[in-house]
Amino acid sequence: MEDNVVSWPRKNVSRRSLVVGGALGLTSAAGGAAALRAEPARAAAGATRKITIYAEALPGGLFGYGLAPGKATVPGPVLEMWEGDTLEITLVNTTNQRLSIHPHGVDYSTDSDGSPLNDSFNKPGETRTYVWRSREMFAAEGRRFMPGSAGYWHYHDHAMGTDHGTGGVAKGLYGALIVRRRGDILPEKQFTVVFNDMMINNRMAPDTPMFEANLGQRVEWLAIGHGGTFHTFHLHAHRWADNRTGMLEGPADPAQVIDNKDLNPGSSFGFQVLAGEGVGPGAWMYHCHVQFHSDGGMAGIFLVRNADGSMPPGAEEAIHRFQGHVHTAQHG
Ligand SMILES: [Cu+2]
Repeated sequence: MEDNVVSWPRKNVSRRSLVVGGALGLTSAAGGAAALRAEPARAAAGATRKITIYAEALPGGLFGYGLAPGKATVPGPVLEMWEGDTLEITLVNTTNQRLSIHPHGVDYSTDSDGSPLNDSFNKPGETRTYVWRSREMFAAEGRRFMPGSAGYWHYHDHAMGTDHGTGGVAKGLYGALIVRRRGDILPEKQFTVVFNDMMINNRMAPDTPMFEANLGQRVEWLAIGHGGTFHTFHLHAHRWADNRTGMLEGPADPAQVIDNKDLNPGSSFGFQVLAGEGVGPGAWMYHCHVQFHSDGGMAGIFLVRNADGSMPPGAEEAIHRFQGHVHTAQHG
């Protein structure tokens, strides 16, 4: 078994990964540096990180996950793991509702399934621990490899309202989960976009999030679909490769380059772009490309500022236009 584990050359772990890993990897007992201290690639040497998540009721009938009391948000925090690591989550349910946390893409026992089917949920006011494991790819027969856990995944409630967590998901109990492979490039900024029924992050234009970056910053988009409606995610003036990272592996990489992708309930993807690369700064839209969805409020702004952080010409006007236009559309 040990011989089947793929060994990555040490040089694949960039210096930057080592430095930034802890900051991106959330609070952890082990810490980012410790998590990467082990020889890269040995799943058995993966670190276990312990975090506490608080599920809380929010204004407007919403619910959210947060990393500290009173800090719950919609979407919840971006959770990150390095392939091979284990995440041990103590979920504190501060609400009067049954709820849970259920991940996509990683390994877990039925105990940590987060579903009422397996009696895996927090009763009102209850605290419960969920364990998510990840693994690296390993060699299989026929010069093939069994996949590891690396990917842009997500997590959500699976117990509020119904046995599928339909009530919790509708009310904001969801977030992004990233499992990174050793050597992956880390972003400077992260934006989580959740298409949930006819809303983005449970908001509608013009109250949808405005994501901001400076020209040239490496930005990571995390796109997640929820609810009962099919969507397509479109980002103006930027494009990415339709693969695990959004980047091409080389000049001959056959991955299709796209700027629009299906974003259906339960699916997720992510990619990195350099803000404004090749097109310059400005107010760029992101939106669902189902026309009556974008008209209905599933749109927002990706504000790419000048490299020094100042506003580019026309951006203020565009933002006002966006707010006014949507207002007119809603009430006209
Ligand atoms: Cu849509």
